[in-house]
Order: sequence, then structure tokens, then C-alpha cells
Amino acid sequence: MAAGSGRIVRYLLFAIITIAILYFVSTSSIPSYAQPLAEQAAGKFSWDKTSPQANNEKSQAEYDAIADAFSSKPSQAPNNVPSTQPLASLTPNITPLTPSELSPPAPGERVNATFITLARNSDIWEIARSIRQVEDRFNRNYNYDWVFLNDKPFDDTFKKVTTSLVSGKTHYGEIPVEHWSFPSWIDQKKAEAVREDMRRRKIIYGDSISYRHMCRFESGFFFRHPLLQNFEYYWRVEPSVELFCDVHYDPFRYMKDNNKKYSFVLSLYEYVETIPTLWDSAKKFIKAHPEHIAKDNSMPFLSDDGGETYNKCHFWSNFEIGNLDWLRSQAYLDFFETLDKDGGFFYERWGDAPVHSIAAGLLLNRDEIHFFNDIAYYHIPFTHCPTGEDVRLKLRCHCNPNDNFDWKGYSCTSRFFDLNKIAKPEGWMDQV
Ligand SMILES: Nc1nc2c(ncn2[C@@H]2O[C@H](COP(=O)(O)OP(=O)(O)OP(=O)(O)O)[C@@H](O)[C@H]2O)c(=O)[nH]1
Ligand SMILES: *[C@@H]1O[C@H](CO)[C@@H](O)[C@H](O)[C@H]1NC(C)=O
Ligand SMILES: [Mg+2]
Repeated sequence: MAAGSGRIVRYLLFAIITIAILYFVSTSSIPSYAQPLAEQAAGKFSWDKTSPQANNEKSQAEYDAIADAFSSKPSQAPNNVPSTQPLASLTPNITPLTPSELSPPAPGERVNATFITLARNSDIWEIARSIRQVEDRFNRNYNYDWVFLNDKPFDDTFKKVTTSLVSGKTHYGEIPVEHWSFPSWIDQKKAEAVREDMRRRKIIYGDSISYRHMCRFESGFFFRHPLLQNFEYYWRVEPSVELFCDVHYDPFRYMKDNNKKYSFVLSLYEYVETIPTLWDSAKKFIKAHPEHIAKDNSMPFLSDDGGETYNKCHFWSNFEIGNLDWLRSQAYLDFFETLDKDGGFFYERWGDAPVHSIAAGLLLNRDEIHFFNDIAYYHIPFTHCPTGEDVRLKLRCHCNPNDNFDWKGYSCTSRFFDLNKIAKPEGWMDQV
């Protein structure tokens, strides 16, 4: 009898602890950084409100309570009660929450903007990883839309999984065949010989047709897709990328309010075998269209001899936040057409990174290009981890500062800072 009531007491105790845990978990999932924009505008971010110390103590206490409850569970579970019962109470029926229940939307007006991903159906799990990080670090509070484009129809798995991960609306589009095929003026025999030669020389993706279509599409067509006509800004996301820090404000809003047209986090030198005559085409464009060249352009970022030769510096375009209306402008369209007619997407292996970068360098004024130090990013094999411990701790970054590529010899970011006379962040010298 006594043993029986003791069992009931223990059972009740366990039930109370379980309820307490569920309460803790449900209340602590509301992020503390979703705060009025007015405070942010005044330079007060969430981390200024509660000291990190206090935060740590609170979550430690919660953590301990959970750990205790779990570790005492086996001894508390009465032998004659099926062990699945207490477990079942810890995993209540899964009813999907709307994003706003999980994470309340950040205040402030949204920009006319979308995420954009080009992908194959087979990229699903790699793009799922990227989306999850973008959502966790930023978009769960902003709920921007996401446009997916593919040269083939997306399958049900791709749509189901991505729809469940994105907090905003998802849109799926097929690429018209004219935007993903050889233009009429390309000599197929010549293009094939190039691929064979590059295969022998082991140039990465040198023998690939689809990679060339991809580069040409990203250079000249993605922004013309009907699904993107409705938007002004885009943020490109590729499969298997990582975001290491919280994004504590709306980068689209930053771009719009500061009249930025193009942005980057990593820059480097292009592999010269893939673009031997790209600069010749760019020079041809400069001659033919002097009216499109910006007065305060970034030629010193692109060339060390006043425009005679290309130094191969480019912004790494697998990450970019940019203005679609700029890409749809006559200036950019004329630039792309000059390049496209010369055939280097097929007779060489021009990448969209140097194409976008040369365009940004020539067509935009310097202050229209932005470097996002606070967006920490990885795409194999390079990392941008913000310089400055203060930033990294405030943004809860999980990148290793030693991996930061910004100030290494093969990066062009130092050049960008020098040319724009921007002071480099404190600590950059230690990372050279
Ligand atoms: N639909 C479609 N998307 C593609 C194709 N090839 C590449 N992509 C996408 O285009 C983007 C760039 O391709 P990647 O293979 O990542 O090229 P990369 O970044 O130069 O090289 P990696 O080091 O392999 O990442 C990614 O978003 C891919 O998912 C293709 O044939 N079809
Ligand atoms: C968003 O931008 C596009 C492209 O500039 C424009 O056509 C569209 O009208 C805009 N939508 C809204 C709601 O402002
Ligand atoms: Mg990639």
C-alpha cells in the first residue's frame, strides 16, 4: 500500500516536472532579438538589454532542469507501467505552428524582395541545409518569399520540403529553353573542341555543358524570369552554404535605404584559364557604350593599369544581395549582350562571378557596392567570418575567426577597402 502511494507521488512529481519543462521550452523559444525597430535605429540591439551573462545563467538553469528530469526518468517510471507512457507525454502530437507562433515577425515594413535559388531536384538536401540556416539566422523573423528556378520541373519532394522550411511564400519556376541552351551564333564544333581541351587540361567544370548554361543563365537571364518581375531586390542562396552569425537587421532594408545595388561577402582572383578573353569583351563594351560607364566607377578594383588588363578580382557571386532593376537596366543588358555575342560562355568558361563583378565595377558608382562584414558565410572552400571579436560575440557567431579569408593574399577585399578609403575593421592585421 505504502509502496503504491509512493509510486503515485513520484508519478505526479514527474508529471509536474514534465509540464514545467514544456512551459520553459515553449516560453523560451521566442527570440529576444525580435525587438522594435525604433530601438535598433537608435543603435540599441537586443544584446544591449540583457547582458549575455544573465542570458547564459537563465538558459543554464533551464538546461539543468531538463537534464535532471531526463536523468531521473528511468528510476521514476514504475515497472508495471509501459515505458512509452512518460515518453509519449514528452512528445505531444505534432501540430505544425505557423512561423509567427514560433518566432514573431520583426517590426518594420518589408522591402520588395525575395530569396532566389537555382537548383536541380537532386540538390534538395543540400539546399535544405542552406535554407534552414538562412531561416534560423534571419528569415524566420522577416518571412521573405523564396523563388526557386530549375531548367527542369521541380518534383514533389523538392516542393514539399522547401515549402515546409521557408517561412515566406515559395514560388517554383521553370527556365525557358531559350535561356538555357546554345544561342544560334555559337559554333557547336568549336565549343565541343574547347570542352575536350579543358577536360584534358583538367580545368574544373571545363568539360561541362550544363555548368556553362548555368553561368550564362546567372549572368544574363535569371532576373528576367517572370517570377522575379515582381521584385526589386534579391538574395541569392546556393546549396550547402552556411551562415554563422545572426543577421540582426534587414539587409534588404539596408540596401534600399542606402541606395546599394550590389553587395558581397567574399572576393578573390578568378582562375585565368576560364576567362582569357573576357576583358577584351569588356573593353569592347566600354568603347561601344561610354554612356553606361559610371563616373565614379571601381576600375581600380578590376585593373591595376587603368583598364588595360584585368587583374581577375571579382566578388564571389554564390552570395549576393542585389537590385534586380539594375540588372534589368539597359546598361546591364547591353553589357551582357556584348559578352554573350562574343561567345565566351561556350568558347571559354566564363563564370557569372567575374561577369557580375565587372558590370558592378564599371556600371555602378563606388558607393552603390556594399561589403557585408556582419553576414558570416561559407561556400566551399572559403569562409567570411567577421573581423572583430565584439561583433562575433554579439551576433552569436559560430565560425572560427582563423578561417576568415578576407585579409589573406588571395582575397581582393583589402583592395576594395583601400579603393573606397574604408577603414579596415580592428584586428584585420592579425588575420593576414
Ligand atoms: N537547375 C539547375 N541548377 C544548376 C545546374 N548546375 C548548377 N546549378 C545550380 O547553380 C548554382 C551553382 O552551381 P554549383 O554547382 O554550386 O557551382 P559552383 O558554386 O561553381 O561550384 P560548387 O563548388 O560545386 O558549389 C547552384 O545553385 C546549383 O544548384 C543545373 O544543371 N541545373
Ligand atoms: C516590386 O518591384 C517590381 C520591380 O521593380 C515592381 O514591378 C513591383 O510593382 C513592385 N511591387 C510593389 C508591391 O511595390
Ligand atoms: Mg555552389
